[in-house]
Formats: sequence, C-alpha cells, structure tokens
Amino acid sequence: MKRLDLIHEMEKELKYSRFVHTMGVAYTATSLAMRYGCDVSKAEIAGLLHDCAKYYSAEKMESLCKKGGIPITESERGNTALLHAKAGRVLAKTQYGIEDEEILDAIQSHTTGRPAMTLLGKILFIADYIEPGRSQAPNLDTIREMAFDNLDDALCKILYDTLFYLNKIGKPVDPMTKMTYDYYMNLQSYSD
Ligand code: DGI
Ligand code: FE
Ligand code: FE
Repeated sequence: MKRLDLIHEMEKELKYSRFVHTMGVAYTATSLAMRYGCDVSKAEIAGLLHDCAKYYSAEKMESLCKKGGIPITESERGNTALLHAKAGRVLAKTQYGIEDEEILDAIQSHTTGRPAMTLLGKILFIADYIEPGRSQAPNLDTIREMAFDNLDDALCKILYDTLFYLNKIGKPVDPMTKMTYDYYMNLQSYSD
C-alpha cells in the first residue's frame, strides 16, 4: 500500500485522537531514523501501523494472532493493552500488505520491547513513548532529549519508568517487559 493510502486507511480506521497519536509516532520515528541512520520509509510505515489493531476486541485480537501463527502467553490473554501489538503485526501483513519482517517485528514489540531489538524496533518503541502528544509520563523532557543523544539510554529510562509505573498502579508486569529491561540494563552496565 502506498504511503498516502496507508495514512488514509489509518484516518478511517482509528478514532481521531489515536490517529493524531499515530501521525506523531510516525514523524517522531522518522526523525529518530534520520538521526541514527535507519531507513526513514520503514520507520514511517512502522509508526503509521503500530496501533492499527488497537480498537479490536480481545477475542478478535486473539483470533488474529492465531491466524498469524503467533503464540499468546498467559499474561497476554484477554489483555488488549498487550495483545494489540501482536494482533497489529498480523493485520499489518494481511490487511496492509507489509512483508518486511523488520517492520512487522517492530510493530509486534512496540509495547513490551524485546531483548536484542533492531534499530528500527528501538526507534518505534521510543517514538511511541515520546511523540509530541504524550504528556502523562514522568521525565518526558529528559527522555525526549536523551532519545536524540543516546538511544539505549532513552530505552533503559523508558523501561525503568514503565516498570515503576506498572508497580505503582498494581498492574502485572509482562515477562517480556521485564526481560527487555534486564537485557538492556545488563548491556548498559557492560558499556560503562
Ligand atoms: O498503544 P499505546 O497506548 O500507544 O502505547 P503502548 O502500546 O505502549 O501501550 C501502553 C499500555 O500498555 C499502557 O496501558 C501500559 C501497558 N503496558 C505496557 N507494558 C506493560 C503493560 N501492561 C502490562 N500489564 N504489563 C506490561 O509489562
Ligand atoms: Fe500501542
Ligand atoms: Fe501507540
């Protein structure tokens, strides 16, 4: 699907505030791609499609994952906040014709992250957190500056703040979020 068609599809598919968030993620991801030498067009597509499954029911998300051959973990079952990322991967491929595995992987990991993400994966994960429409998360000014200075520092800070926030509101941390955090904190301590 062409760039303008994808944007038009998202405009039709998502509610207005989610569409504006989506555009914010797309241009933040492209800015980070320019900064770090990642494919700008792939970053834009990943940004445009990352939340494409956001408004499906949990049942529909689960059936999409099944159709796409993507296993669901116990902690994901019934949890749309987590499932929309995996379901989004399947929809990006089947509905929007995306074949690029790196884009599909980035969409799949955009909520929890995963160990050893590609540059595109990290960029999408970070862009989703810092796009201009976000205002609730703590330390946003610092993290936004960090993202254009040292991508892995920004990644660790986001993961740390996310774990802290989930603990504070008493939501269970998905094992993948914890694994991602451990993986990147470990890398940081070796590079110091
Ligand atoms: O889809 P967005 O709102 O743009 O952002 P997102 O895909 O990063 O989803 C954020 C939501 O996901 C937010 O409600 C917190 C939730 N979340 C992120 N990591 C975890 C999590 N929820 C649980 N239970 N466990 C996690 O590890
Ligand atoms: Fe999302
Ligand atoms: Fe998002």
